[in-house]
Amino acid sequence: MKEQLKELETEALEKVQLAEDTKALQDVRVAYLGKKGPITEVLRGMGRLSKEERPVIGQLANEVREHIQDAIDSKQNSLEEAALDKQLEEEKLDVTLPGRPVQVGGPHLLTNILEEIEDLFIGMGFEIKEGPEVETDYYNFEALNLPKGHPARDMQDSFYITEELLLRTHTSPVQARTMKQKDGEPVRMICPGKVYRRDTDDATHSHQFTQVEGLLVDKNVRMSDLKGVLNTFAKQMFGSERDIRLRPSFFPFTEPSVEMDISCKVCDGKGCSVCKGTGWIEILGAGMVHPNVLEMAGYDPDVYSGFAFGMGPERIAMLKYGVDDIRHFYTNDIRFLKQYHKV
Ligand code: 2U9
Repeated sequence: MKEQLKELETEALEKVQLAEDTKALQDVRVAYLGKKGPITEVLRGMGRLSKEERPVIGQLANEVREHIQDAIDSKQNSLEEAALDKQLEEEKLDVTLPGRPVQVGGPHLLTNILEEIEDLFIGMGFEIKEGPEVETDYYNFEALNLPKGHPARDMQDSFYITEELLLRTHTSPVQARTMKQKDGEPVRMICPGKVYRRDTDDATHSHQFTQVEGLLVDKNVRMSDLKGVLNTFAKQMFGSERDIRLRPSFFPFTEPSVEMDISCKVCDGKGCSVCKGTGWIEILGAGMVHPNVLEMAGYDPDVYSGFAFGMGPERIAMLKYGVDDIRHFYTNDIRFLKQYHKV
């Protein structure tokens, strides 16, 4: 019987060492120390022993149980320590690693160009005015010498909400509203803001874009005043080495009307692919305010005169920063936007 108990102890201790997890360890404990285990089986044969042998075998059996239980407890501790070490290894932080740079945002390119344009005109004494984007047909067209039936009012070009309401197609209505409010006083203003046109989006057209229009109404305002203001704007925006030229054009709300070009900064006016060989790049439209527009706004065209201009800040930014597609301003691709972060 002694040999049996010793063999059982050796066998059990080997299996304890081979146990790879708590479950396997518990299986060994139940197998050898459980009520149906081999040690209990051996002890059932105690009745056949002499009175002298029984206490000896009983003590040996208890010692074998204790050794196996001690081995199980020790193995359990080792398994738990190993599990803890593994967890610590997996979760360890190397505090010496450099921090992940925090993505710093910045103003949108369009915001920057709008503020740049506004600052230039504020410096020339213009005030900034804003107005509703949902505009009446009257202020968006009629007050600007675009009577009903005028082709510029065609439905396919504008987002009409009702017969009388639409998304403004330019910021000109703000100027008409301001003249009405000024009630015969001089006006010197610019109106930046979003405008909407029923255009199919492509590299140079967007159904929503921005405009900055300007208006100066006073007594004795001349075309030379307009040229002076636009020349100052062009040189401050595109560099003093740029030349400007005014070409005759037509807008219903100005007479005479002009379009202003700057000399191409790539070929310095000699002609290249950027300026399509002309040496010049168009940046805005302008003109002297049409007498009908002055009159409808309550200004006597025999006493007052004025000039107005209009530009697209996206186009200004595209020329200045070499952006090749107007849709980049509206698709919020961080790879594009972060190139222009002024941090
Ligand atoms: C009033 C009187 C006159 C605003 C003007 C332009 C010329 C012009 C376009 C340039 C590119 C719009 O952004 S764009 O698509 N604008 O060329 N705008 S004169 O004239 C006005 C406005 C309001 C009461």
